[in-house]
Amino acid sequence: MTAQELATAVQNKTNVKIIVMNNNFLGMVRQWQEIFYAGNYSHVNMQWVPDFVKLAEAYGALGLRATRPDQLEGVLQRGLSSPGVVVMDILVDEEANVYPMVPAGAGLKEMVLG
Ligand SMILES: Cc1ncc(C[n+]2csc(CCOP(=O)(O)OP(=O)(O)O)c2C)c(N)n1
Ligand SMILES: [Mg+2]
Repeated sequence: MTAQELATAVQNKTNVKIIVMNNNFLGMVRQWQEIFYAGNYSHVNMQWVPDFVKLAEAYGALGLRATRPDQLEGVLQRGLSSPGVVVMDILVDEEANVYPMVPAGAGLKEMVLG
């Protein structure tokens, strides 16, 4: 949700490696809407997301992308072994959920595990 740190990372010649788990959704918000609001999706579908490879290049970083599972290993190998700042855009399932999560206003004992 922010990107300007890429400039700081490049300017300071860091070796930061960034992996974008690109689900084309505001995934955390979508998951809340799925589980607690009966799947009423509102303003979470991001069919148009920035091109993260071009975004990386705009900041002077290396950008790589895996659109299929068989490309993942190659992208990770190249990305992690390249010097400097690297952004890896990894396309993942749109509706994969992340657990555990705690409902709003609930205690940790009411944590949803999956
Ligand atoms: C600047 C800013 N605006 C809004 C939020 C509220 N927020 C938290 S997670 C989230 C969705 C993030 O979506 P994405 O970056 O695609 O990550 P995902 O949940 O899909 O892994 C939002 C809008 C935030 N944390 N920061
Ligand atoms: Mg997302």
